[in-house]
Amino acid sequence: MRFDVVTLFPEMFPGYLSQSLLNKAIENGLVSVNLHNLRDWTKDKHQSVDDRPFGGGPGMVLKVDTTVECVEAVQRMAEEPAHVAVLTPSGRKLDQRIVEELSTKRRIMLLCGRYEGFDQRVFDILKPDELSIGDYIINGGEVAAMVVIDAIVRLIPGVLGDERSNKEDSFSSENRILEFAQYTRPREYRGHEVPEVLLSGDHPRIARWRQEQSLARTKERRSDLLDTNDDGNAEPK
Ligand code: JBZ
Repeated sequence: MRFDVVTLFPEMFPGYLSQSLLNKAIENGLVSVNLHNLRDWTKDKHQSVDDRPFGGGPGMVLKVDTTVECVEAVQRMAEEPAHVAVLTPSGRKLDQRIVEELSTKRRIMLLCGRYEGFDQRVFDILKPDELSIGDYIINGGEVAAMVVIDAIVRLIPGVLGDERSNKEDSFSSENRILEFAQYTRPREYRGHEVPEVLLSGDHPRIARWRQEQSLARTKERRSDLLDTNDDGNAEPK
């Protein structure tokens, strides 16, 4: 999978990219992340990427010409046309189903906004996928782009050492309940003991306990993930 990230702050990415799982995927040739500074595609001598909004108001708007020409130039950098996505608070909210859909692409270009965002004509011309990572305010698209890359890369075959872990995680689209609680040594700490069942060696009983615990936690904390079945009992959607 090839990622191209268009940003005014490429220096935000290398620390994240050198994180072990991702770095291994890059070293093994499974993933590449190519960074592009939007400022490199400015035409005027002041290298302005943004300008004041027509109609007035606070902040600055990222210019349509710079952005569109940058995206076109980055598209030409590889044979495979990229699926283009803009990180924006008005995008469709990322969930594991969308991550799975994106993981089937061979090349993805992520545009990171700053300030008041992109000129509307960027959207009208490029018709990009528009993605948000959730309903809270962040300062720009870079951290959101890292979230998108992180979530996709884990789904690429060969990236996780242990292929088992994806399907068992919370929020594969096959498993939409929360994980059970985990414990390791010591058996007792400040009076807090590890549940006896986990020390029993009775694996069918342990599996049942974990399943019940997952469901109980999900009911308590994330009932939005559950459906009520015909008997009135909560079960995964
Ligand atoms: C996002 C203008 O740049 C921004 C600002 C906020 C923001 C994004 C980009 S992406 N919020 C989100 O994913 O919610």
